[in-house]
Amino acid sequence: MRQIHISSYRPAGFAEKYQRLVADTVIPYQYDILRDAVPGAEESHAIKNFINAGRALRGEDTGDGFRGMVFQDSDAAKWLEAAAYSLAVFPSDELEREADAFIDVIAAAQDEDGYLDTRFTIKDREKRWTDLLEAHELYCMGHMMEAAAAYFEATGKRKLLDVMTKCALHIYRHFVEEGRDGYSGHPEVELALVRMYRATEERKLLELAKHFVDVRGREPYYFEREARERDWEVWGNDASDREYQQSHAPVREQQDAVGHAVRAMYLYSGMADVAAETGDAELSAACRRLWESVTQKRMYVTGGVGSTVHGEAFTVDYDLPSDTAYAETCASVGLIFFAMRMLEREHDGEYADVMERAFYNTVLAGMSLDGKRFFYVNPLECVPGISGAAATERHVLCERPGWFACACCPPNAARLIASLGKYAYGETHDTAFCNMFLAGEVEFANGVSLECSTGYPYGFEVRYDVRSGGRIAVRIPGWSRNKFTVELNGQEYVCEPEKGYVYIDAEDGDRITVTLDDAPRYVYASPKVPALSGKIAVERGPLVYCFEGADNGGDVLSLSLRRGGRLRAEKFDPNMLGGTAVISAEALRTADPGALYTSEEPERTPVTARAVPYYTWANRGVNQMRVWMPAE
Ligand code: FUB
Ligand code: ZN
Repeated sequence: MRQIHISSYRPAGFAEKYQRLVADTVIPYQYDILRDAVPGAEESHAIKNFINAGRALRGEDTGDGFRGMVFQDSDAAKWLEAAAYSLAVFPSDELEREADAFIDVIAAAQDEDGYLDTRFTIKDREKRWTDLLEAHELYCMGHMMEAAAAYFEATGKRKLLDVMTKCALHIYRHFVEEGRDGYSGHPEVELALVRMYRATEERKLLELAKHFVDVRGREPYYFEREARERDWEVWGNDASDREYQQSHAPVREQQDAVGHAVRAMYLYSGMADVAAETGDAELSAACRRLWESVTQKRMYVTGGVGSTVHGEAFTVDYDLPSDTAYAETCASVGLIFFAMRMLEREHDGEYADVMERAFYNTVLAGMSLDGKRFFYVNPLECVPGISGAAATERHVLCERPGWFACACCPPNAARLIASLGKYAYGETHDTAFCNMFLAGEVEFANGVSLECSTGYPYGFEVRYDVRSGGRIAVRIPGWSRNKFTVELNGQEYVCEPEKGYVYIDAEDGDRITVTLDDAPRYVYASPKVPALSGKIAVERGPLVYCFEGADNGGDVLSLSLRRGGRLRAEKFDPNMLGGTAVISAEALRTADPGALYTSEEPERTPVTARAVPYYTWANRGVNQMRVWMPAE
């Protein structure tokens, strides 16, 4: 039986800290960005685009028209979706008023026939639906559908849901009833339509999602024909690069994760949704195959995916360079979406392990500790002077900018953090699943309710006080499989995890205590990854650690770790980097021989190297950073 999302989660601990940061800082900051009220930040114009589209529809002067990326609408949609999740956790009249007012503006920007995309409403109305390869109409509408469903679920208000249902039915008419060819160059609408179907029970929306999944990659090839038939383009992307938008084969036949990483993650998530709703075993098998390709051969240890800047894309198996990594924040958000859907399909802790890997490392690293600066690219090594400067590393920044002209990542991180509860807790009709260890109070729709208390990801004892009993499944992470204990009311509870979960029939008032392995550990990469030969990394719990100049005399490049050397987790320091625990490691420092090459054996001195969680890096100015260290 499919896991569904929990009915309510009230955060505490680490999750509360982050969700409050999103509510108090990130959402207001991003709203100001969207309405161009942050001096010095890249212009967004996203809200003005909606206002101007409304003017265009009323035949008024459209002022400064449309500005920004062709997918600028999606930044605003993701912000609204984050606001919806945040309202569900921390009700706020002010935020709800702002969101309602913005929804009025969005509704006024919808064309009579249901079409909603400000770029084509303000200008080039006749070009609608003629550049599915690049123009992102279905992508933007998909994001607004997700926002609509989330806002309806959070507030019970239907206005945006009705707007986006009308929009989805417009798309249905165009592509299904009127039989127009095509599908989105950037997947997103597929998963959004399933979400809308679940919120509205309108079956046409599921049919449309299935249609887009089914027609993708079929012959005759759509995008080349479309390119021949139109006399305009957005950027001039190569329509014959079939892998870039995952249309090189019908999705059921696709073998490897290829092309643009965010597109891939959203597509696979949509495929998994359609498979779940239709019981399509072939589609489900394709999802599993693609999952294995991503996670067993093409994923960074930080849960980053898409290793090259060229096309923001996957390359080939085991090509995971640290210094030129792309690992877009959005791609890891998408990987979490995909992982969640795989977990819904099959209760296997493997999926939640990846969810945590991507969340605690790449997604959190995508945002500064103060919630005001963001990484788009998430390298595993940063060397000021080379990173950002060398032609091969122009995309690798050593500090987070405040915003981007292409601002897909910041609101994506915000919506993920604000909705973390639905990834952490899931349920079937008879089981409450605790997938991640998020402190807080949870009420499941199946009647179970509990309170989770833990200092995770820095504390490794997780307590569940069961208020209303039932069958509870608690994940035992892969990294703790060899060392964990479970107690029920203080007594050892002897159990073997089944596919990464222990199942406990709990009564009202029971206390379940799970203690996980708190030891820091080394991580070794497959010898098939050439970039990682002879290197090791350090992890503790779900956190990948990195070595920064700030903790290591400014120089990380001359450090190597002693293979098998002792790792020591220092005490949690609430004043360091927003609250963290440093790990110290036995290391050697190699003296600089003063020449580019030398035949003299350089001098080495034993030292203690200090590592901090990867998600905290680059919060202390420009700085060297390494995740994978030479080992000897
Ligand atoms: O194309 C829309 C978004 O912009 C993608 O998902 C990101 O990778 C960025 O290219
Ligand atoms: Zn992005």
